[in-house]
Amino acid sequence: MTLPRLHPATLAGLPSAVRRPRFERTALRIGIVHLGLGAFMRAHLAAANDDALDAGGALDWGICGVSLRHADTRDALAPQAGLYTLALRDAAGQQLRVVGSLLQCLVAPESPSAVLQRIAHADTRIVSLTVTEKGYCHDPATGTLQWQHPDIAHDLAHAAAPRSAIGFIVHGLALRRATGLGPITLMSLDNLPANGLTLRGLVLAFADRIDPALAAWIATGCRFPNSMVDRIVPRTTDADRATIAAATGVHDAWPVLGERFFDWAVEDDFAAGRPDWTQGGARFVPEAAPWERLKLRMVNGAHSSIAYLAVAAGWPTVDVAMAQPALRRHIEALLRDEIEPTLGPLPGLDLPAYRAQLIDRFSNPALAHRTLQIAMDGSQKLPQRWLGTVRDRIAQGASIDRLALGIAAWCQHLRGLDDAGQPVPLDDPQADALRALHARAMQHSDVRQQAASFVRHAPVFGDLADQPALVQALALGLQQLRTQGAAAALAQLQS
Ligand code: CS2
Repeated sequence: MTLPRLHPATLAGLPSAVRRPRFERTALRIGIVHLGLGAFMRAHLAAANDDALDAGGALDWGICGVSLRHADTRDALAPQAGLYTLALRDAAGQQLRVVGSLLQCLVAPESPSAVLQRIAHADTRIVSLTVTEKGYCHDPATGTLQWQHPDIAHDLAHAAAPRSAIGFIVHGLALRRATGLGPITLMSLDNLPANGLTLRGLVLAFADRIDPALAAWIATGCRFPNSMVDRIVPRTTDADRATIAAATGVHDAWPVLGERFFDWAVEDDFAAGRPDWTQGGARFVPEAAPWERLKLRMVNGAHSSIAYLAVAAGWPTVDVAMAQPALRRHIEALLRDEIEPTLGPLPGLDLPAYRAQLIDRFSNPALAHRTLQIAMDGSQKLPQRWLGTVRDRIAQGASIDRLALGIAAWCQHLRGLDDAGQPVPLDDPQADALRALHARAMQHSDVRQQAASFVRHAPVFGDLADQPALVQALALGLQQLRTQGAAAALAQLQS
């Protein structure tokens, strides 16, 4: 039987347990342009935005989502008038809702001018971003714009048809300024340290190259709040589509799923207003930095360690990995003994409870979060996830053995093989360079020299490149992983 498609016309017939927008969607106008229309944004910002609208918020905060590369999300959602299902899952079951704040989907390569015009529309007051780490076209170790990046080079010369998020923002703001419109808020929701400040630096650097007066206008009037975002959102599979269709009785070409947990700490620094996202669980904080540090180091740092060790051992999902007692003990000890001592004061936070909750979140059997998905883009993720902690631990003269086991697993991952000798994909914008420098490091016969060469040449370590404590701990980690494999190496660790 073919199911009807999810659509405003089929909303009324959904089972009563499926929550749906309570606001007057036909009266909603676009106020937010979101670059990077991925699953994360649809499970996070858009859900909180619906909560703000449901609570009676002004109907001028609809979202125009922009895909910077592919048409697939737009193709899936346009026949549904932007509606999609969000399934929040844990062992007890799933909670379903249809999200309604997404009003329009644009595909940037098809029509860059439509994106620029939307940024330069009088109703637009916020441009938000989830373009992943590599979407900033910056050097994650230093935070500077990569002028030689092909998209940046292109965008400097093509004001009417940019390709990168930075190019769209700056050329869009130039249009706003030229038409006499006011400044707006640029809000990064990516897992970068000081994401607002980082975005501001990149936008101003680019703007300054094309027009210093524009850069000054942006610097004075636009706002770039820093934020910490947190919700685990695995990639949707066909099996997810089928279970969601069975529960709702309608076909949704691209539902999203995630955990129930939600967190968003954002600085209340907006140029032209904002919705009341506290209705969806957001917290407006004076300074996001301590929360970012907590989240990037604990959640993302541990996630990446799990990912590389699990890929080596052949554990396909995070919950399967966490069900291995030795891996679980290692992750608990990594959090408690190596990461937590580097976190500054977080008033009101019960760190042991946060850790216990995180272990539960990682163990959620209903998410099936692929370890290979998290292992993607290591060169872009690892500096902010691991290396700040490594730096602080070395400065404290404290052990980094557990952190280094994760780094060793990443280094081994660059071989493109797991412990059983099976091929595993290396999905990273720097894959070729990483493979080459890994091969070069491995030409040394001695593991310490291999570790030293890797740390010196891999484009992530920055000022740690000659750090003897790191080299020594990495050599130990490599030795353990090579001689025993990840599973046995973990089993041998003291808890
Ligand atoms: C994950 C994150 O894919 C990854 O690299 O570590 O997407 C993680 O699930 C989120 O940041 C959780 O908030």
